[in-house]
Amino acid sequence: MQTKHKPMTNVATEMVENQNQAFEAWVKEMQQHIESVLDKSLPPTDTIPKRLHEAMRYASLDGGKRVRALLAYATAEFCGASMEKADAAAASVELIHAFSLVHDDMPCMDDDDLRRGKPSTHKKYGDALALLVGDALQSLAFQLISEDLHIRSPQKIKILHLLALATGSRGMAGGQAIDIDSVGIPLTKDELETMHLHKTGALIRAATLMGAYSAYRQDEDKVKAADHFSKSIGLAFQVIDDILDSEADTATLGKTAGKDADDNKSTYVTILGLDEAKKLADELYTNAMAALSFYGPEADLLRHLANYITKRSF
Ligand code: GRG
Repeated sequence: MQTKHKPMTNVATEMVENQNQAFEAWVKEMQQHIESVLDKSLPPTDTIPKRLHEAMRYASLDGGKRVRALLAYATAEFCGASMEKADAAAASVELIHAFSLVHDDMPCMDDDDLRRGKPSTHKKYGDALALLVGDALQSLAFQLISEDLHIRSPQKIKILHLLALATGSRGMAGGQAIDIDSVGIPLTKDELETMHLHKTGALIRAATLMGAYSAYRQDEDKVKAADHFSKSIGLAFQVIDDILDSEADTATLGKTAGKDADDNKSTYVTILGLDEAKKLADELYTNAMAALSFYGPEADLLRHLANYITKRSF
């Protein structure tokens, strides 16, 4: 029998597919947008000191998924802020992230020759300049926020505070210190969680909250929901990173695969095994989605991002 109307299940599938396509288009657009914001924010290569500026651009342009910027923009949308209001937050978290990758790859840290599919910054420019690249990217991040003309002063101070806390010893740098101290020492699941909440989670949380504080004023319930969302999704990001590190190849990842386990470091896969690590990622995804359960379409970008982060293959 021929039906005049499409079956409901097909209509529902099409709706989901349309939404997914719209989200993919948004990701592409935002990735191009943040690239151009960063391009304009970084000093040009013909400005002295030329080689430092060239290396800063090498480390932060043309690469990366831009997950932290996407989180800032999606949370800005959730909280009713326009894209341009969130530009400073998005660019500054990407600069801090790029700085951390430059320092992380250096021989005195993780010692990795490959980043984003190309030689790490210290391999191309030498250790001394790479050190300065990280320092200068970090300063530029705070400079961008302080100079921004779209964010009101109270929110600006809050954003600067969030970024400073997430970057320093009680955030990313602290997480890296725990990581260095735990090489060769098997960590418990709780200890691993503490390390990653600092090392990776703090900046992801800051990116999300900075997007919220880019808005003209804040709805405290939405800020709390975004905060709960970011804690789960930040940890999920790291669990997936460990899973990919054990399953994917170097060409796909654009960085050396299997390095953490080879370096005798605890990962979610070495501690829990692959299947339990995947279950944990699913659980964290569910928790992140639950944090948004009171909200409608205004939270859809965050929902899609949670899916993008936990289902990624690179
Ligand atoms: C020295 C003060 C000071 C700070 C540096 C090196 C360091 C402290 C922290 C390291 C933080 C770090 C490198 C965490 C790893 C996080 C991680 C999973 C990175 C990969 O992130 P993706 O997948 O990379 O988002 P792309 O390339 O897509 O941006």
